[in-house]
Amino acid sequence: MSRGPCAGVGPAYGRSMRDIPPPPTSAAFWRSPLRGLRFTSVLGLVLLAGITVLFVTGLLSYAAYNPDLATVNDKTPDKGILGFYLFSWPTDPRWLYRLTQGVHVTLGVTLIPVLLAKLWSVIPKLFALPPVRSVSHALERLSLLLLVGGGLFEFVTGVLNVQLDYVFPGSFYRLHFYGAWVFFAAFAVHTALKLPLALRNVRAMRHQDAEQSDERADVHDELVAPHPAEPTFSRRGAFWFVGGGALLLFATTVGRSFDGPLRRTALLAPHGGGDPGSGGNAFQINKTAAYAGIDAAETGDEAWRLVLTGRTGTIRLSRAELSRLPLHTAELPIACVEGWSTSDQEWRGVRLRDLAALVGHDEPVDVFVASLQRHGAFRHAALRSNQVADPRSLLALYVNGAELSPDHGYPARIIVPAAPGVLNTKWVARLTFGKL
Ligand SMILES: Nc1nc2c(c(=O)[nH]1)N[C@H]1C(S)=C(S)[C@@H](COP(=O)(O)O)O[C@H]1N2
Ligand SMILES: [Mo]
Repeated sequence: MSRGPCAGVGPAYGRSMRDIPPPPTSAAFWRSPLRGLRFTSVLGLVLLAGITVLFVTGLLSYAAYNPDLATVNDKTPDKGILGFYLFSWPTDPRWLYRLTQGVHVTLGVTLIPVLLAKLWSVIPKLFALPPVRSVSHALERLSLLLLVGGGLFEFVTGVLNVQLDYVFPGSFYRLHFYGAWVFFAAFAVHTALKLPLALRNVRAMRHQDAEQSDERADVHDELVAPHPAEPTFSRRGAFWFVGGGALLLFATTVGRSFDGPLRRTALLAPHGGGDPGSGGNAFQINKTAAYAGIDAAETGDEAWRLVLTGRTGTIRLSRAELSRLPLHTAELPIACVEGWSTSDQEWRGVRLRDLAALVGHDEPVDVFVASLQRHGAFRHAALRSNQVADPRSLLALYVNGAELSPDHGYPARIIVPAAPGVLNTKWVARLTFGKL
C-alpha cells in the first residue's frame, strides 16, 4: 500500500473527500432547491413588464424637462441622437407628470425585491468556469455585465436620489439618463435571447401545477442545484416572500403621491425641508426659503420688482401693481421628479401669456425664468411657448386663498399644468420672453 502525501488525512478526521465544501465555481456549491429556470423565468417576466414601464416613464420624465431648451434646462448637452424623440411637453391632462413620475418612482422602489431575487436566482452562473467558452459566450457575458451593472446602477442612483436628496450634485440627471440607455440596450438584448425560454418555462409550470405532478421534475435545467439541500420553504413560499417585500415597499412609498394622512404612511419618501404649517400653504415644501438663501429684505414691497423683458423692452412691476392686473385661478398639483406630488392646489395670479403681452408678445412665445436665488440648480428654468400660452399657467401670488408663504415662493412663483415641479420656479425675479 503506497502512502501519498495526503493519504490518510481524510479517514483520520473521519471525513471523505466529498465532505470538503466545493468552491463557488462548482455547481455543487449552490444548494438552494429554489433555484431553477422556472423560478428565474417568473421573476424575469415580472421585470420585463416592470422595467419596460420604468424605461418609458423615465424617457417621458426626460422629455418633460424640455431639455431641448438649451438655455438652462438641458443637463445632457451631449445627448446627440438619444434626444431623438423629444417633443414639447403638453399641459394636458394637468396631472400628467404627477402620474408618469409617480409611477416611475413608486414602481422602481417596489421592484427592488424582484430585482434582487432575480439576481440571486442566477448567481451560480456568475461564478461558472471557464469564464469564457467561446466568442459568443464572451459576448453574452459582456452583455450580462452591462445588464447587471446597469440595472444595479439605475436602481441605486434612483433610490439615492429620491431618498437622499441629490447626493451627486448636479450629475444625477446625467448619470441616470446615460445609465438608462446602457441598461436598456442590454435589457433588450437579454429579452430577445431569453423571452422564448421564459415563456416556455412558465407555461410548463402552469401545466405541471394543473396536473399536481412532481415539482422537481426539471430536466436540462442548469440553474437547478445538482445536490439540493432540504427545502426550508416551497417555491410558492419564495414568491410570496418576494411579493410580500415588494408589497411592503409599495405600501410605504405610494403615499408620497397623496396629501393628508396618506403622505404620513410614506416612510420611504423625502419629507421636505420645512414645516408646511396650516392654512392655504399647508402642503409639501421642497426647498425652504432659508435653504435657498432668500433674504426677507429682498422680497419686501419696497425692494422687490418683477423684471419683465420682451420685444418692446423691459418693465418693472411691484407686487401691488401685479395684483391689480387681471387675476385668474387654476387648480393644479405640484409633482416633483422625486416622485412625490400634491393634489390640486388653488393657485391665483397673473397669466404668463398676459405678462408676455405686456412686453409685446401676443403670439405664443417661450420664457426664461430667473429667481432671486443665487446658487443651486433650480434657481432658473425655461418654459415652452405651449406652456406659456396655457390659460392656467400663472405667475401665482396666492394659494388656497392665502398669500404665498416664503417657503412656497413669496412674492411670486410659477405654476404650470402637467410640468415637473422643478419648472415651477419660486421667488421669481425676472421673466424674459422670446424664442429660446
Ligand atoms: N427658486 C427655486 N424654485 C424652485 C425650487 C428651488 O430649489 N428653487 N425647487 C423646485 C422643485 S424641485 C419643486 S418640486 C418645487 C416644489 O415646490 P414647493 O416647495 O412649493 O412644494 O419647487 C420648484 N421651484
Ligand atoms: Mo422637485
